[in-house]
Amino acid sequence: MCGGALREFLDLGRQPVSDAFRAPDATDEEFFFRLAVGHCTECTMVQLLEEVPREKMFHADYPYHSSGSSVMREHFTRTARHFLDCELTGEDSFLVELGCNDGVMLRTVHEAGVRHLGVEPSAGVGEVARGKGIRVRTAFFEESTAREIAAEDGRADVVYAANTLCHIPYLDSIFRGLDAVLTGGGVFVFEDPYLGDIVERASFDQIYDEHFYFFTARSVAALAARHGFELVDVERLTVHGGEVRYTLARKGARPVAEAVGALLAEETERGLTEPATLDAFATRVAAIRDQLIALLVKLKEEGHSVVAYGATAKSATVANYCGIGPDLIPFVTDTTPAKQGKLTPGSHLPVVTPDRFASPYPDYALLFAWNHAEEIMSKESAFRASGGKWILYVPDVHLV
Ligand code: DWN
Ligand code: SAH
Repeated sequence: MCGGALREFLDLGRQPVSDAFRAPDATDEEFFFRLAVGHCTECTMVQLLEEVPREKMFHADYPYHSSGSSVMREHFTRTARHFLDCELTGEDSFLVELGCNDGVMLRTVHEAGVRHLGVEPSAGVGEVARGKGIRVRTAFFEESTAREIAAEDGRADVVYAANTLCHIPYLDSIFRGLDAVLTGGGVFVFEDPYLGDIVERASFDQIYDEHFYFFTARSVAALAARHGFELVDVERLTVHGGEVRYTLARKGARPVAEAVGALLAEETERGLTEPATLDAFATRVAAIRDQLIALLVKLKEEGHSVVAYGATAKSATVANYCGIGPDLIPFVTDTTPAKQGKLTPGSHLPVVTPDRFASPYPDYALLFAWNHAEEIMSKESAFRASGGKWILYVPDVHLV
């Protein structure tokens, strides 16, 4: 980001494209890359060391549908209402969302009759949003897209991106685009997995091809400053295993909230991006891999049945780093039609429909979708009632 030197601290090995679910009869060669993470010795940004071409990840068949979780639907409804109440109060307010996916957030903005545009390169999910009446442009957001939007629709009061900015390596182009498309007093609000939570919980599965950056208040403040913007607010979020919502405005345009200084101070006190902290994180990750594999092998030797729950993008990292294949886990259940009947990337676990989970219940279920644990455990309460146990690996390997 700043041109500083990167120091590698974690190597998660050869990994596939995390959302490239394969037809069982596919014969084409699978794409792999080296999933390694480093931190910038100048601006502290934590990022992947190899970049997967964006068209290999985000295309017409991108399988992730954001509306698959009721907790996330509620989260984004609340988010939209916040924008409607606090930012989009003018006569002709305009909001642009990057990575609107199936319209989980924009739906509420559209229903309120407020001008909006979703920018979504993955045409399939974008089409689902269009089906809800939402305006979607099938494109990667970057400087040229932003200039076109500004010319056609005018400038936006809010640009919002959830779990999307961290997917975009080319941030210089993004910020030139933001400069072109935001009004003078407008805000850029984005939320992504927080490095502070990833390190605290050792949630190493947040690291996969799509997640290129792992932000902190400090690295975001440095990023903003390089482009004439300023970090004016931060908010910790509990969704997706711990995120931060960052609000950026043009330098001097808005007062800086106290929360910014507080989070910056907390990060410094923790030594969050110090080499020793990141090296200790890498050591914990290797220990989790060893413990998880030991547990799965032991359960298999004891004759227990073990399946997996939630074919997340995150689980590509876990399965491929730990070497979990169909010999240890016969299948993973998932509610996403586009994933069912396919094999997970690299590890080739068959993805099956959720009804398979209960017929009959297994002895153990490896919860790949651990970030939705509350929602899933309450929906699947009959599993534990039948004597079943969940296997979790965040923040350590344990049974629930
Ligand atoms: O950042 C990203 C996040 C927002 O979404 C993207 N890069 C890709 C994707 O990551 P993920 O696949 O790790 O996200 P989730 O939300 O943890 O995926 C949950 C998976 O579990 C989905 O495939 C749906 C499935 N699921 C299920 O089978 N039953 C989810 C719930 C809530 C359920 O009850
Ligand atoms: N905002 C949704 C979707 C997150 S998944 C949510 O929080 O659930 C990440 C999304 O970013 C995908 O839908 C992907 O197609 C999109 N994306 C990737 N690169 C992008 C870019 N340059 N501009 C806009 N969207 C992008």
